[in-house]
Amino acid sequence: MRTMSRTPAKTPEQSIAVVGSSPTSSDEAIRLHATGHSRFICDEPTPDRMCYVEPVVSPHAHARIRGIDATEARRVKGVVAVLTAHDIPGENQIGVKIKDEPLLPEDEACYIGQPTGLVVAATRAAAKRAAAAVRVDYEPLEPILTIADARRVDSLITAPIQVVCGDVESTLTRARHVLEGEIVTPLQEHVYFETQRVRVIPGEGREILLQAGTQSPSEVQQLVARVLGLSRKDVSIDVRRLGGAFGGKESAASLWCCLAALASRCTGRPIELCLSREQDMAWTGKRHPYSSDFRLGLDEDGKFLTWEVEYYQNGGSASDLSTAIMERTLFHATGSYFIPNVKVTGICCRTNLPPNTAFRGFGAPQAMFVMEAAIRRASRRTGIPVEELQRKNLLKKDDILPYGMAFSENTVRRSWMRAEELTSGISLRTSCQNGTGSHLRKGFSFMPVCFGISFTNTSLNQASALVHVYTDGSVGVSTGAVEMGQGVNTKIAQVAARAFGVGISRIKVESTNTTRAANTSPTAASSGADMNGNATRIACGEIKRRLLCFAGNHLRATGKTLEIEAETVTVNGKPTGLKWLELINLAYLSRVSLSCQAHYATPGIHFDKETERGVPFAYHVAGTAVTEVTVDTLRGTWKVDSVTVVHDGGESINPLIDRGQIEGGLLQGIGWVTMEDVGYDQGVPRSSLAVYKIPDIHSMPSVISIEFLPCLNSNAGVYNSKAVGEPPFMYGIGTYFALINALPPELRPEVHAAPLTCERLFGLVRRGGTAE
Ligand code: LUZ
Ligand code: MOS
Repeated sequence: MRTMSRTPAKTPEQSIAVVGSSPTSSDEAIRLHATGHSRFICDEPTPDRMCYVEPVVSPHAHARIRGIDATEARRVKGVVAVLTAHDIPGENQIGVKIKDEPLLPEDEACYIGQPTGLVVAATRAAAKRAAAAVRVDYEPLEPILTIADARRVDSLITAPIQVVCGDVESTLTRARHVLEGEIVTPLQEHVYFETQRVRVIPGEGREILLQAGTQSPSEVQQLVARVLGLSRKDVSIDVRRLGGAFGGKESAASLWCCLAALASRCTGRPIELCLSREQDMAWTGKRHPYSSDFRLGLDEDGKFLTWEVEYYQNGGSASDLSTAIMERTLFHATGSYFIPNVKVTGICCRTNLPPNTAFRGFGAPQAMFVMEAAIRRASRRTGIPVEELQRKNLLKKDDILPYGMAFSENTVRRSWMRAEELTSGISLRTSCQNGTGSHLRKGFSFMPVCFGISFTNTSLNQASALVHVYTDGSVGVSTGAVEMGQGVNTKIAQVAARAFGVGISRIKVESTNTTRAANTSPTAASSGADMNGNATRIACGEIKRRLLCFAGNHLRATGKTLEIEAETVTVNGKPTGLKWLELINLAYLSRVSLSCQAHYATPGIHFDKETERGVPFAYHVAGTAVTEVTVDTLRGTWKVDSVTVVHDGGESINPLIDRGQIEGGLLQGIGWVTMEDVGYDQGVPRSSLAVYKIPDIHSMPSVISIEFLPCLNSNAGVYNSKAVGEPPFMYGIGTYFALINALPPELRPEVHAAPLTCERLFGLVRRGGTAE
C-alpha cells in the first residue's frame, strides 16, 4: 500500500520542544497506545468479589413470554442471582426519544438475541452454564422481518417525515426525461475491535460507577439512574477509551450498561459484562437497510429538475436513533447536487430485528447511493455521459438546499475540478485498456460528497470542558469527548497547547467522566473535536486571560500587548524573561484561579421541525473521490487500482489524523458496497466473522492519494479546522460505480442493489443480468 498526500507544514505547537521533558514526548498517551500499554475496560485490575453477567436471550424473533423458571439455573455452582424484569427497581425503560424499549421485556420478546433475563455468577463459565439452564416459556408469534413485511401490515415507528421544496408535481410534466426505480442498500455490522462491554463498581450508599464502553456517557448515566430509581448525581460514568465504535456505541451501548448496573445493584457486587464477538454480531443493531423508490426528472440538457424519493428503512424492534437517521437521509437526499424541486419522504419501519442504530454517515450514505444510482440510469436514458450529468448539476455557492439552508462555499465544485485535473486522461486510459479485448477491464467513477456538520437535533450541539493548570505547569483537560481511536484526545491536547502557547507534552487529556463534564452529547456526528475542542479553547483562553492580566501587573506592562508564545511571556511581541512555569507559580502565590470550566454552543444553527426548514448545520464538508478499478471478467475478481481524493478539511489541526480518518472511512465505505453481505435469515443473523467479510489490508486500493483543498472559508470548526469523521465513508460508494463501469456496456446492469459482491459480479460477467 502506498499513500501520498500533501501535508501542510508543522503547526507551531508541534514544533515546540519543551525544556525538561523528552523532546519527542509530544504525547505520552500515543506512545502507550502504540506500544500496546494503553488500557481498555477489561484491562483494568479485577476488583475483589467481581461477578460476571451472562444475558439470557430470546431465541424467537417474536414471542409471548409465558413464564421464566430459573430453579435449575439457581442450582448451578457459583450462581449469585438470576434476574428478570421484576427485579428492576426503577422504570423498565431505556428508550430516550420514544419510550419503546424495555430494559428486560415483561411479556413479549421482539427480536432474536433480546435479553429476557440475566445470570450473575462468580465465574464466566458458571454464568454461561446457568444462562443455558434458565427455562423461558415462549409462545412464538408471527414476526415482521423485512421492509416488505412491515409495509404489508403498516408497522411504523412514527408517521412518515418529509422535506419538500419547489413543486415536484407540476415540474414533472415539463421534464424531458423521467426515470423511476427501486434501490436497495444493505445493513452493515460495525465490527468495532472491542465488543460491547462494561464494568460496574458499586460505591458508598447509593453510589454506582460504570467504566463503560459508550460514546454517550451522559445518556448511560440518565438511563442507569432511571432503571435503578436513582438520581443522576449518584451515577458516575467513566470512559477512558473505546476500541472503536463507528456509531455502534452511540445509543446501543446503553442496554448492556443498564443490565450490568442492574446486576450490581441487585447483588452489591462489582460486575463485568462482556459480549463475545458472536453474541455482539448476533444481538446488536446495525446500519439500517433501506429500500428506496425514486423518480428523477431532467430537462433536455441533463439538468436535474425534480427529485422524489420514498425511503423505507428497516428500523428493527425499537426506535433507537431511527428517526434522527432518517432525518439525515432526507437532508442528504440530493447528495452533492442542486435540484430545485424536491419531495422526499422517510418511512421508518418497525420490525423484529435488533434495533438498528447509528453507523458512520448516519443515513446519508443510503441517500447518496440512491442519487448516484439514479444518475447512472439517467445517463443510459439520455446518452449523456455520467460525469457530464454529475458536473452539470454540482452544488454551487449560494444554492439553496431542500431544507432551506444556503450552501455557503464552493467546495463541491472546487474539489471536483481539482480531482479532474489530478486524474486527467482517466477516461482515455480506461477505454484504451478495454479496447485491447483483454479479460482485464478497467472502470472508473467520480464520487462527490457533501455532508452537513452538526447534530440534526439542534439541542445536542453543545459541549463543555474543565481545565486545571497545576502548579508544576502541567495541564489536565476534561471534556465530553470520548476517544474511540479517532484521535480526538490528540486534537484536544493540540488545541489546549495552542490556546496556552505551551508544548503539547504539558497537556493530559483525562478520561471522559460525567462528574467532570455533565449533560454531554454523544461523541458523534463528526462533531467531537469541533465542539469539545472549542470548549477547551474557551476554557484555556479564560485562564490565559487571567495569567496575562497578572503578568501585566507583575512586569509593569499594563496597557501593552501581552502574549504567551513558546512558553514565554511576550510584551508587544518581544520575549520577556518570564517563562510558563514561573508565571504559573507566581500567579498561584498571588491567588489567581488556575482552573476554568467552559461551555460551547455551536452558533448560528436553528431548525423548525414543523416546516422542516432552517439552518441545521454549522457548515458542510465536501470532497470528491475518483476511483479506478480493474475487473477480471473471467473470474469476477477485482482490485481498486487507485483512489484520488480531494478533501475539504479546512485548516486541519492534525493532517495525519485526518488522513487516517479519510483512509479508514473510504475502506469502510468500500466494504459496505462491495462485500458486507450477510443478512438475516428468518430473523437469525447469519453473522459471524467466518462469513461476514470486511475489507482487510489486501482490499486496500493500491494507491490512495489524498489532497486537501486549500482553505478559503475561515469560519468552520475549532481553529477553522473541519470535522472529518463521517464524510469520507461516502467516498467508498464510488467503488461500486467504478466496478459497474468496468463491465462491457452490454453486460452493465441497471443498478438495483448493493453490495456488489464478487459472486454477483461473477454472475454479471458470465451471464449478464441485474446486480441484485
Ligand atoms: N447522532 C445524532 C448522529 O444523534 N444526530 C445526528 O445528526 C448524527 N449525525 C451523525 C452521526 N450521529
Ligand atoms: Mo455516529 S454514526 O456515532 O457519529
